[in-house]
Amino acid sequence: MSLLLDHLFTDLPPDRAVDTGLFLDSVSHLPAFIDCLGSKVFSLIKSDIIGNITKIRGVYEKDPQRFVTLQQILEAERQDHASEWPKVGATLALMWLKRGLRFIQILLQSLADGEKDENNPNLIRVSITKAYEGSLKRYHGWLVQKIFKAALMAAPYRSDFIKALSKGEEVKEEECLEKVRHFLVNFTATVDAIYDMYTELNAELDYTV
Ligand code: CIS
Repeated sequence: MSLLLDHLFTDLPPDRAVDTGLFLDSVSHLPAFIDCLGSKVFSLIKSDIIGNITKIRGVYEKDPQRFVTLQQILEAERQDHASEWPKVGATLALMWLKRGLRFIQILLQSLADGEKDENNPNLIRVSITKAYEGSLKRYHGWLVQKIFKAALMAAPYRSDFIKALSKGEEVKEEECLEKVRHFLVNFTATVDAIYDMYTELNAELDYTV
């Protein structure tokens, strides 16, 4: 947890432009948390997210001066790959990455809000299902939805998940959730800004995998 608090997402400027370098630094700390979930089912998800980040970083590092903001990357790729865009390059990678980030955001918000399955308060399936329906489900065909159901069965208990988020520290649940709320402020603002950018640039696609 303290590690993540060292890597909080940064405040957005008034125009809500997302700084590419800062975004990549913050987002690159998230995949490590997936290891804490314990099951091998999650390695598929982790490699997909890492692949997205690597692709965006690859484009950024070709010309950091030109790609100061994420929007500059999308606009450049729209110009350079007119016929394929937006299903190309970092635009496609960020399109999927933002869905995974939305999933994490809804999941953490639901936990922070104390949402629970009354019959099984130590399960987090209610929160995970809410996160899935609010972010990824509509982009998944039946096979991937089945993988989701398998992942749901392998999901950690609430107490273990809280412990994993508090890695290396003995903290009380409420103390951990307070830190999650703190983390969510800039994280949510950043994810919202990326979603709005995709809408404004007409870069969103709704095919299923
Ligand atoms: C509790 C965990 C529950 C897990 C539930 C999992 C649900 C999802 C199950 C589905 C598995 C899907 C596997 C991959 C599917 C891909 O096919 C699909 C499409 O991929 C894209 C590529 O990304 O396809 C494109 C072509 O069409 C491109 O190839 C693209 O790649 S590109 O362009 O880069 O080349 N991908 C997806 O559907 C995305 C799946 C993302 C799932 C995200 C789920 C995240 C789960 C994280 C668990 C939460 C752990 C907590 C983590 C962080 C916590 C942060 C802590 C904050 C606390 C802070 C306190 C200070």
